[in-house]
Amino acid sequence: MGPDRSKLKELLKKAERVAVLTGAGISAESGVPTFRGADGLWRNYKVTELATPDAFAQHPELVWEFYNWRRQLVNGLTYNPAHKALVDLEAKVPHFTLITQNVDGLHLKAGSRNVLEIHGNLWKVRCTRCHKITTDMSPDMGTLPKCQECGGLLRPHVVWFGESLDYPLLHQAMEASRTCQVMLVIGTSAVVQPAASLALETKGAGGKVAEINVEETPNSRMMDFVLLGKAGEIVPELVNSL
Ligand code: BJW
Ligand code: ZN
Repeated sequence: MGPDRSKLKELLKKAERVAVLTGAGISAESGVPTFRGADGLWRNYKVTELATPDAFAQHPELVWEFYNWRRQLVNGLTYNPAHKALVDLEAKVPHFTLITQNVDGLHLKAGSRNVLEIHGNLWKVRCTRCHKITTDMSPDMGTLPKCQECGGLLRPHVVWFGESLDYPLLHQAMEASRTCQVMLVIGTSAVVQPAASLALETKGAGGKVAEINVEETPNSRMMDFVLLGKAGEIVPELVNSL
């Protein structure tokens, strides 16, 4: 444990308000592939070629195949010690907000309560015609699933590139980022906006920011603490000592 880590622990111990931002890296040790990892994502497509309204408009069956693959994959997986440690951290901090970019639902499965899923959830679908949102846990939705109410084409209830985030959720995420004394940024490459800017909100308001990642990111330079290593090891170590 370096001097850096003990200083961060002290800050966390005293903090009344803590925000955490997570990305795909926190689920990597559960077996969920990251988006920008070395192996590519799915059949050599880039995420920017599949997670867009354009891709869905032109090839809805391809996009659904991709999401069915994700559903089947995540269905057999569960949370890891990093997710679990954040549940423990929530119990220790008076005001705790967990902002996640992940759609895998693993934070909720682990038992975190105040979770903002700002990019949506893999297990929810939305009708493109009547806009009704429903939860559907089937691992395979078929190629072109239809709405039970109106027969319209269903889409995953996730946020694609070029789409706006749900405004009330983003507002809560910004508020939590601005008012926290400490923000932990765990397992995100910090390239996708507006999530990547939330740590800036914290810094701008005088809070401290700490990054936990296996490698440095474009945000590392602005961090007060950079903890290099696996989330599944660092997060429990940090939280258990509080
Ligand atoms: C570990 C680890 C271990 C691994 N332990 N760590 C300004 C400039 C240019 C463009 C834009 C801009 N503002 C907005 C845009 C457009 C766009 C954007 O940001 N593009 C960038 C690529 C440049 N943003 C949007 O379109 C957003 N909407 C928006 O801004 O609306 C207003 C607007 C619209 C149009 C124009 C301008 C404004 C919406 C973004 C939606 C992102 N959606 C996705 C898909 C969600 C559904 C799904 O999952 O299928 O969200 S894309 C994908 O990336 C997914 C993720 O949540 C997101 C972030 O990825 P994440 O989590 O960081 O994963 P990775 O794989 O990138 O990184 C993993 C990290 O973990 C790595 O760092 C590893 O090192 C680390 N790691 N193992 C610790 N064990
Ligand atoms: Zn409908």
